[in-house]
Amino acid sequence: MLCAATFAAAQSAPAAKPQVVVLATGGTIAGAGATAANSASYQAAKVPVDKLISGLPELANVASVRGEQVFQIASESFTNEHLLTLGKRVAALAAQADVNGIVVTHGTDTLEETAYFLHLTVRTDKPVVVVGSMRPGTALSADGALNLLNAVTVAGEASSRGKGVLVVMNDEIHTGRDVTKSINIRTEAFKSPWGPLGMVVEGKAYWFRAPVKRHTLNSEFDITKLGALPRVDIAYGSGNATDTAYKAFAAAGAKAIVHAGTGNGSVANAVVPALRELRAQGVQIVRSARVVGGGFVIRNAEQPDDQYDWVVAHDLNPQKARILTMLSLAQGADSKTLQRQFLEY
Ligand code: DAS
Repeated sequence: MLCAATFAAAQSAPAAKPQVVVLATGGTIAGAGATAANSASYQAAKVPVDKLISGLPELANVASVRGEQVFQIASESFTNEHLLTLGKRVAALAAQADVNGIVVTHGTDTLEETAYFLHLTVRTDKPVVVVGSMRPGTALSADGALNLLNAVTVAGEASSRGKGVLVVMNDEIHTGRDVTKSINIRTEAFKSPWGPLGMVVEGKAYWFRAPVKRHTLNSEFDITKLGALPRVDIAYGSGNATDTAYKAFAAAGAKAIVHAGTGNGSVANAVVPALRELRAQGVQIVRSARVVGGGFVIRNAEQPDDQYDWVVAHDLNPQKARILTMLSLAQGADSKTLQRQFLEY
């Protein structure tokens, strides 16, 4: 039985802060430039996670934060092995009762791929938030500090649970499924074709939408059961197209090729025979498009996918289609299963 004084003290005691772990991988958010005027010319992956955290005392107002340096690389150099190592660490932390949320600091170049990979493979409803920055912390009007504070805020909020892996950039909260880096040198670089899920303003998350596609706890994929990922390559479509790249990728061991087609994932006449031959040899052919932002590739429209046994990536851009295809083929999926997954995830 609490006496009145203890009860009053308990009532007035501040609520325990959420325990958030920051997993650092490098990128511009850990970058450094020569002068404050260097907002686009700098070296990525220089500042260690402990300095990122100690340099932002405001973090202590929103969460109890600790950091781990998983990698220190620019994200254009991420490999499948990096994805597996990071994903397994995220899953292990998410399984710990003393961890309420996880933030991954990451370079912006392949941030969207990592976010989608985690979205599909980490079996947790705890918030996992991926964050980067477009300017190094040494630059005037650097965006990394507020992005990191906002990411930790979202990772610590109960309202973020069950929404899959999130990306926080430029005051916006995006789903890891949809978001893509759309501009190469501006702080509003990250866009979702179907819009952000919400915003973070002065330490609070405001939600306006929630994901409808499968993810995390409702996913068929499980990072803890994943070994090596199969090779899947992307070939970019354009005028004067040839089949050289597709054949070379298959010869190098690709189990699937994602076609970044013009328009509605169109395939040039000069390329169709090679893709049909590769399909006959067991290579999966996935039609994505250069222009999917805000639309989706329609099956049997530009190509007879049923007849050719090809798969359409629906609204996923080529780099996201590669992630889903790798995971699907890692489980031995056939083209029918792969097509279902493109519509469900
Ligand atoms: N090279 C970029 C990367 O690491 C820098 C960045 O924007 O984070 O993705």
